[in-house]
Formats: sequence, C-alpha cells, structure tokens
Amino acid sequence: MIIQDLIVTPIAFPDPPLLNAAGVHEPLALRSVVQLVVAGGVVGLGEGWGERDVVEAMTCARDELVGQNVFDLAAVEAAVGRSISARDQGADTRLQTIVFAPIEVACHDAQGKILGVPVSTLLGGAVRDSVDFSGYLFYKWDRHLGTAAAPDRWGAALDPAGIVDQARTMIDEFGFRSLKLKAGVFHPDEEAAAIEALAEAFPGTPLRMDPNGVWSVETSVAIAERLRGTLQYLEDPTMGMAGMSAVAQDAGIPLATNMCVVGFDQIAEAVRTDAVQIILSDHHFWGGLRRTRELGVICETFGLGLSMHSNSHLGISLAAMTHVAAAMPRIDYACDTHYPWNGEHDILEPGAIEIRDGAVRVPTGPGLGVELDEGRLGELHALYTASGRTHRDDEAYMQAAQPDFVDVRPRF
Ligand code: GKR
Ligand code: MG
Repeated sequence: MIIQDLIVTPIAFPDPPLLNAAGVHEPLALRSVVQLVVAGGVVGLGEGWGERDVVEAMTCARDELVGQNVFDLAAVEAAVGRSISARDQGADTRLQTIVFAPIEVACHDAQGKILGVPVSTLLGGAVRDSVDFSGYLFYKWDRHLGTAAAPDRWGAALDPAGIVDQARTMIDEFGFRSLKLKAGVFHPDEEAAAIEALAEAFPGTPLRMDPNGVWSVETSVAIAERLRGTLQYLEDPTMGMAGMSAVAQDAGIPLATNMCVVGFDQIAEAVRTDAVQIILSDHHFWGGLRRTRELGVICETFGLGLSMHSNSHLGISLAAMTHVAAAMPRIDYACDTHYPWNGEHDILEPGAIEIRDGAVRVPTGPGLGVELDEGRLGELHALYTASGRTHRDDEAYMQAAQPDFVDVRPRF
C-alpha cells in the first residue's frame, strides 16, 4: 500500500483546428500521464494537464509522495502541497489542485486494483451503470494552417449548415442524445442561428451553447431571450460573477459555468448572488474524484444543477469522469467530453471505454478498469519531445491566420 514511485509522462497528440473564443486549437494537444507505483507492483493511472509548469510540479512531487500510503489521500494531498510550496512559497493554490488531481485519480485506481473493486465503488457506489455524454460541436477549419493535406475527416464547420452536418456525424458515430455548441467565435446572431438550425434538424434534442464569457451582459440577455425555449442551458455567456448574476436575472434560462465558479471558495458568492444555476464539475480542476463527489452534495444542498466540463483529453480522463459521474446521486445533464475529437489517439488498450448511444458504460474491472498501451504512451511522449511545445496558445495560433485577432472579453 506504500507508494514507491511516481512516473509523470508528458504527451502530445493530434488535435483538429477547433475554434473558440480564445482562438483555435493548435495541431497538438498536451496532456500528462501519471503512473503511481505501489509496493507489490500495482500501478495506478491518472491523466492531467500537459502545461510545462504543471508537469514540472507533478514530477517534483515524487520525493514527497514516495513512502506515503496510497489509501491516505489526506497525506498524499499534504505531500503534494509541501512539494509545491518548497518550490515556490507563493504558488497559486489552483496549481496545487491541478497537480494533485491526476495523482488522486491514480491513488483511486491503485486502491481499486488492490481491493479488486471499481473506482465508482470506492466513491460510494455507482448509482447508474452508464453515464450520458453530449456531442460537443465546434466551429472548425477543414485542416490546420500550412498543411497541404486534404481536409480532415470532419471537414469545415463555419456556418449553421456546417454545424448541423457535424452534429449529424457525431450522432451517427456516437449516438449522442444531447448537443453542445462551443460558441464565442462568430457574431452572436450567427451562433444563435446555428442553435436554431440544430433545433430544427434534431427536434427534441437538448441543446446548450458556451461562448466562454465573450458576450456583454446586454448581448447575453438578448441571445437568452431569442433562444428561450430552445436552449436547455446557456453556459458562461459573460465574464465574472457580477455579470453572470445580472444576466441570470433576465435570462429566463438556467446559466451554467466552468469559468465563474471554479473552486469551493466561490460557491458561497455564486449562491448569494444567484449567478449560476448549474455548476460544471471537472475533477482535474476541483482536486480529484473525492472532491468532485463532494461538490455534488453541495450542489444538491443549494438546489444547484450539476454536470461536467471537459478539455481536450484521452481515455484515462474519460474513465475517471465516468466513474465519478456514475457515483453522483444526482447528475442533471449529459456530461461534456472532447473524446470524439481525440479518442482515436488514445494510449489505452482498446475496448474498455467507448462512447455508444451517447453514453459510456461504467467499467466494472478493478480500479478505473482500463489498461495502458505502453507503446502508444512512448510514441506520444516522443511526439511531445519532438514538438518542443510547452503550453497551449490558441490565441497565437489564430493570429498566424488573422494577425489582428485579440482575445478580449467581452467582444460582442
Ligand atoms: O476545447 O476549445 C476548447 C474549449 O473551449 C475548452 O477549452 C473549454 O475549457 O470546453 C471548455 C468549456 O466548456 O469552457
Ligand atoms: Mg464552458
């Protein structure tokens, strides 16, 4: 039960040119894979952010972690905290949360493997045997800049018809029963028209949109009025608690967030000002699976809705998201996932985790129930090293195509 080693492997994998308020996804997305080696040979897996500061802080946590009991999550968290403050006294507490999260997942995976039970059981038990995910639609170019190659398999999506076509592909391939549009790219009226086109093409399918805080309060209210009755919820229309609260008063549809409330210290104000009605959890950001489960209880206490946010990720994250969502007594909406965009580059042995009929079956094997393909991990690590990339910069990549682009918010 004693941790003997922590191996952190940064990786890069191909990512399509997906547009968002910050710019556009670069050709490679970065992640990190954590392997926590426990006495007796059990290895717990975790997946986290791939930015260099996170990878370095994770790697440095090794010495404090070795010797800790993998079941003692409080001691593991304290060890991560010590190693981070030893490097930088004034380190942001969010960095500690982000570094701890994949290590905490790896602890759960190892615990499950030792005890022979799934992670969902360790989190209190699965209350559902599959978890619904939504089809995550993006405006996109048909290929990356500077590539002479043919368009990628998704093609371009730059108008309502392109978004409807992309939704059709997503639904055909993965069976999604709800859809989310990443907005904040074009004029809000054009994006509202895309939602209306989706409503017409897929009647009865729950729809959400997320402009990542790029609209003013006035624009947000106007779009909410236009799409009242069409949207299930509106995600982060504007920046900041005060702005969200002002929009919420007049929107007439629930507001969701993964930007305005990103930590436990912000929940009280969000409730007091009624700024958001739905919190999108993310175990990578909220400090792991146990904390995410606790967030579920807080949401229930205050009558807040709960669902899940995602970023570009692979299958260890999808497995962890599925286990924790399965263990939430109440999860009100289909969770987000980027997996359709990146899953073909996964580092897992195939078969254990997949999206079918818009849902992922909760793995029933020990731990996360997934196995690492070491060869693939090595290939994606080599890609990371060769790329020289250290962080995500959607804005700079967009500026290569559109030099006057600046990520200012509000923009519309
Ligand atoms: O992948 O471009 C993206 C998204 O915009 C992502 O970075 C966001 O974190 O999906 C996210 C969201 O819901 O805000
Ligand atoms: Mg969002």
